[in-house]
Amino acid sequence: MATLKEKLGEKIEAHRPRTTRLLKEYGNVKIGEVTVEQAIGGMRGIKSLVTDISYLDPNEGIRFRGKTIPEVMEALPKPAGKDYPYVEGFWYFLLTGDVPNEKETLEIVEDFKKRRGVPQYVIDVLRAMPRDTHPMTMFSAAVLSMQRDSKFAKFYDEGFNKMKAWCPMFEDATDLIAKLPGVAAYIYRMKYRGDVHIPADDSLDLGGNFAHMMGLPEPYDDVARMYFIIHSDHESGNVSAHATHLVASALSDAYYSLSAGLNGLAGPLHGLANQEVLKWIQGVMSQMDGKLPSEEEMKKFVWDTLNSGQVIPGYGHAVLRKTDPRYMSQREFCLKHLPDDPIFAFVSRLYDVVPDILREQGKAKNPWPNVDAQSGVIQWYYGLKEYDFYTVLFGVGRAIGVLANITWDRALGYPIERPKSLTTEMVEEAVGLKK
Ligand code: HAX
Repeated sequence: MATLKEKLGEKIEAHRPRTTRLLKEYGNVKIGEVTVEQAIGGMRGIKSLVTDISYLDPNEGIRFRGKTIPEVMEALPKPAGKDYPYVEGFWYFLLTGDVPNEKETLEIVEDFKKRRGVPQYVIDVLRAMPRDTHPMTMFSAAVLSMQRDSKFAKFYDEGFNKMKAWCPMFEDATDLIAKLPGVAAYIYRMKYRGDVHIPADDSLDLGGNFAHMMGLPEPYDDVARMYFIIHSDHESGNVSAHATHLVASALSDAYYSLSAGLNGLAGPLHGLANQEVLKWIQGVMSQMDGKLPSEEEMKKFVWDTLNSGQVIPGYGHAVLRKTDPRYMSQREFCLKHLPDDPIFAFVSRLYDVVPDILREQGKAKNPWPNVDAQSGVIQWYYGLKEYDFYTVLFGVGRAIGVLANITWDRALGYPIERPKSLTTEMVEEAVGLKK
């Protein structure tokens, strides 16, 4: 049976001619055009990235390697008695597009166990930071500090070979994914659990061991598996994926690249929105003395936020034009496991009122909830109440998708990224405002 690396090598060999042919024979064919609004307005909708790892349809939502979230959860092997698949098998699936069997999955589980130790110098870096440092800053710094161990950087120093460059990239990516849960759990326990740490349990898979190291009981292991999988990838144009891809395009290794992506994820318009949602709900709860607001009362809180010039966190999306399927899969989880939870009731009431209000306000192109509107509720319910940690969880998941992408970037020899900028005067000339 071929290892994941061998299988990936075969896939890469088969795929390369497709990219080469497109470039050589069809390089001049147009696949889109750029408007002034796109150039000034954050490049929305410009078709300028190619990835096969995931695709985001505005109305249908995300598909990983062609499969919807429910199809992925159904297809991949799961640990005995669990509802959600091994994250390790999902890594295999994202890289190759093939659903691994049980044996292939368990091989990755064992490989990750060998790689998952967090070096002492990373612990030292984390401990040197003031304890009130945001956990995303700590997480990103920890990733960056591990750059000294990059196999890709060593490969480059020892004589770079473009055709083989994906191999050390794959090794770095695998090392990182295996280590990130341990790094995240260390930050969590250091900051919020009295600096008391729980060693890894060698009998457990990535999701199970993460729950164990966090000190959170079952079914948090399944929550972790679900959470990491649904947050992994959202095609290449979102800030964290694009930042990772951009930095990697300079032949920077996976550590430099992922750290950059995580810094983007830490923005309130991107991954930090999950923390903002819980903060917002807690604010309303304290004003209501814990009572669930009526629809009318909730509408007032939402309008107050909008009228003060803030966005409603967890709503809207740059690409999606319907309720995010990642929101729906978490909502289904809540309906099954925590239907009577008071925060879930808040989130559901928001779902009842916010879309109509955003439509009435008339600014947001998408009035529907995104992934972040729902994710904090589940974490809170299972005892993870420190909401400034939520984006770190997102980061562990997002790493899986962006690292699969940059492994393929290297495999297909994607060049350094370098779009062209214009001056305002040039745009004015282009539209006929100036001669
Ligand atoms: N509340 C209030 N106003 C909103 C809004 C919301 N949730 N979403 C969009 N708008 C506003 C925008 O601020 C913008 O206003 P201005 O014209 O005054 O600048 C206008 O509607 C048009 O924006 P858009 O084209 O609909 O949305 P963008 O593509 O520019 O931005 C965002 C997409 C996700 C950043 C935006 O919807 C937003 O700020 N949402 C709240 C924050 C959030 O939930 N972020 C997480 C998104 C999912 C994600 O990446 N997770 O990591």
